[in-house]
This record gives sequence, C-alpha cells and structure tokens, in this order.
Amino acid sequence: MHLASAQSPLPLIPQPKQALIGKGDFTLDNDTRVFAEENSFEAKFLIDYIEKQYGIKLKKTSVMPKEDVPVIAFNLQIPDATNFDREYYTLEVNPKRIDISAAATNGQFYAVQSLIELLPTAKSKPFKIPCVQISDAPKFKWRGMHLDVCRHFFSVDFVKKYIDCLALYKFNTFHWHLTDDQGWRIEIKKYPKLTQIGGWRNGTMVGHYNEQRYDTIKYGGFYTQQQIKEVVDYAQERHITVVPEIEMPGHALAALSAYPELACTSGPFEAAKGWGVFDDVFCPKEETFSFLQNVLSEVMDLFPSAYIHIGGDECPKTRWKACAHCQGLIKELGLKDEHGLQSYFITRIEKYVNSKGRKIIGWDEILEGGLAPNAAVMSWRGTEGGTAAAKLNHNVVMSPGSHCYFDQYQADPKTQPLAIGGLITLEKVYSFNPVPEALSTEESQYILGAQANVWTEYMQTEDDVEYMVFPRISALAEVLWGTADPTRYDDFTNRLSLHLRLLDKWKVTYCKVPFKN
Ligand code: TNX
Repeated sequence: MHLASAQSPLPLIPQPKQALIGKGDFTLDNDTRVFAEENSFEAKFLIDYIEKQYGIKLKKTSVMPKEDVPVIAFNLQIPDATNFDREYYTLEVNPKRIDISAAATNGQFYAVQSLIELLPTAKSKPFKIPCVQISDAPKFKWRGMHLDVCRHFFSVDFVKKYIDCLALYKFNTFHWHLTDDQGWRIEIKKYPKLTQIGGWRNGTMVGHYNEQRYDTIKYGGFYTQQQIKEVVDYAQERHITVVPEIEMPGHALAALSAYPELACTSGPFEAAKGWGVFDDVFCPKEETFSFLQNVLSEVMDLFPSAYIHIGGDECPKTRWKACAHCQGLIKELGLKDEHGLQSYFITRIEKYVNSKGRKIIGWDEILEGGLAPNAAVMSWRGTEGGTAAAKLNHNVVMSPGSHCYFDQYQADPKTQPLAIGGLITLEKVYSFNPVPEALSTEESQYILGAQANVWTEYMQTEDDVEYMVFPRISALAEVLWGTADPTRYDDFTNRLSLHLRLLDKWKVTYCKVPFKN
C-alpha cells in the first residue's frame, strides 16, 4: 500500500481524507455478486449504474457468497468504533473483493460514489478497478449547490441530472430558488394564479443588462406539486436535502402580478422581463402574512427540510416609505425605520415556520434591523454578514460573491459566453476557506458550510448552466469535504484531468479553459 500521489493519482474528487493505493486490481464481470441487505437503495443504485453505463448486470444477494466468488459487499456496521458519523465510510478494493462499510446508508452512498469514480471511463476489457483502501468523512455539514429556475426555467429531467452530479461530488444540500420577480415556479393549490399568471412573462432581456434589450416572446413554466415531490424523493434517496426558497419581502413581482392586492400600491404588475431589483415588494399587511403563511404551509408539506429559505435579500424600501399602512405600523410597533419593519416581517414569518417545527434561513440582509431569534444566515455579500451572525451564535452558510458565484466569468470574458461580470476562476474557488479567520474556535462551530449560487440571468439553456457549473463545482466539493489544499492545486488538477473523462461519459458540458489562468 502507498499513498495516492501526484505520480499515481486516483481520479477521486473530492479527495478522500485517506486513500492508499494497493497492488493489482479487482476484475468485475457477470460473476461478481453484490451482497447487501434486501432493500438497500445504495446497492441497487450501484447495480443500476453499472448496467446503464457498462451493460453488465450484477446479481444481488442477501446471503454472503462463498469465499471464491468475487463480491462487492455492503456492510452496514461501524467500521471504526470511534466514528459514528453518518457520512463516514470505508472502501476497500482487493483483487478478490470490494468492501463498503459505513455506520449509515449516507456513508454507503458516498462509498458508491467513490467507487463510481474509480470505474474505467474507456471501454476496457477486462473491467478493472484499482486496489485501494479509503477511509473518509466530510468536514462540513452543509455542502450545497443552488439553482435559480426563475430567471430561466429548467426541466425536471435537468434538475434530476443536476442532483446526480451533486451526489457524485458528495454534496448533501440542493437550494432550489423557486420564486423571483421573473417567475413563480412552484404550484400552490390555494393560489393557482401564482403559476397560471406569475409563472409567465411577456418577454425576456437579451444581451447584457447594460443594453436594456428585450424580446417579446412569452416565457415561463412551473413545477406541479407532483413533480416537486418527485424531485424531493429523488434527492432524498441520494442523501440530498432540498431546501426550497420562497422570496420575501422583495423579489416578489411575479407573485404581485397574480395577486396585486399584496402590494402597497394598486398595480397592475407584470412578472419582470429584465434583471435587477424592483421597487414593488410585498406590503407587510395582514393579508400578505396570511397569504405567505398559506404558501409556506404547502411548501413545508412538500419539503421535509429542517430549513426553509425565505429570501430576505434586496428589498428596496421605496414603497414602504410612501405607504400609509407601513408608516403607521412602524409607529405602532415602535420601530426605528423601514429596516425595523423588514426585521418585523422576517421575525413574524420565522414564528410561523418555527411553529411547524422548522427553521428559517435567509440572505444576509436579514441581519439589518435585527436578526430573527432562530434564523440562520446565508452570507452572500462577502463573508462579513456570516461572521457577524456566527458571533451572535446563529448558524451560517457561506456563499460569498468573491468565491461562490458561479454566474461570474471563469476565464477572460473575451473567450467566454456572456455572463454577469466578475471573475471567479477554478483556482479561486479552490482557494476558498468557508471559516473566516476572525472567528474563534467556538464561533466557527456556527459555520455549517458553504454553497455556490447559480443565478441564471445569463444561462438560457441547460448546457449553459452546466458550462458555468463545471468544473468549478469540483473545486467547491473538495473545499467542503475539507481536503482542498490550495498549495497543492496541481494535485487537484491532475485528478480533475482524469475525472473529466467521467463527465464526458455522463455528457456533462464543462468549461475547457486551462486550469491555471
Ligand atoms: C444578487 S445573491 C441576487 C440575485 C441575482 C444575483 C446576480 C442574492 C441574494 N441576490 O437576485 O441573481 O445577485 O449575481
């Protein structure tokens, strides 16, 4: 056994905590048996994958085969009595057998993902898997990717493919941005107009934001509750929690186009055709709170996640300043100003969500005017908001625009399709540290992890999304797994070069600029 090294890299991303390379290979063929518990999803996942990708149909057994039968064994036991982490696993490939051991199915699933990365990517006969000994567990609890389906809409099939890729890199959280000014994308039974009207816009901005050009093509789409359930179940099987985002009080134009009575002024409103921030937002009146609670009630029935994302970002106070009801409320509640009113808004929503046994998470603007008592903060305007929240003993997910905005360019804009601006290279993502130095060890415990955001103003197609996400997602995966070492970026890119064959096999589009730029 020797350590995997730059000379003999294994195509594993994220890099496991510990990986040793042994001598020889395991040869997989029709005689190989998969030993697992009767209903093991993880074993079925592996068997289905091998059949789909290689046309080899492995047989499953719940009785351990005789010693001379080549086997892939799923052992649900604690391989290391000191490690009870649900995501911990060991994977041992020997010439005669493959052993997957974990205390929970989460770990088994990650072992399967590592094994998938070790399978041949070229047609090779015989089918060989290198002997390895891996012992592995992640550093961060929240390993997330976000997807905006409002600025552009993406099919259920694509969302599932996205989830497959998240699973491959051992992410465990999918943040689904479902409502925004440009479209409301989730069916709500009590308010059918949200998708009938709010799911559509009468044109879309084309070219860069600065040009202010639009087409006149009706654009939209939404997911039925049935489809949402299907996605949530699909993700859950893959040990991914889907966190839904319902934006409030800002980014609400699509909702207001359907229910204009929830605004401060009388409308009418239209779902936005362009990008940016709009003045018309939810008015903090009783009718709005009942509406949002009813919406959230249906949302919570669909999504079992501990956290519900309530947005909270970019809410201009223009309308609230000119609204007699809002000003009256500020006086009546003894609030300082409109920021106080936003804090009141979020706190009221938090109370409702908490009453259902869930917690809220919001963009870092929810710090302004006072943080709701149990809220977690998603820090996007740098890491400052997150740092402040952690110091206040609130949970934090880091997602700063400096490292985690996959809508920014990944190379010289002259060589790239149109994007929002900025530059976040693969190497920059790889250098990200989700835990700010300003935090003590104690305070650092509040940093749950991080995620990248994929805002789709400039991504019209599924290929566009993949192009912006890959390969940067692989760098983030390694950061979140806790094995990224920016001083050994070359080691990462060596593994990535091998790993790209797998993306080719999966027909994933990725940006092909050199890894160093
Ligand atoms: C800011 S990040 C937004 C989004 C935009 C994004 C573009 C955040 C909480 N809000 O609405 O799509 O910038 O980068």
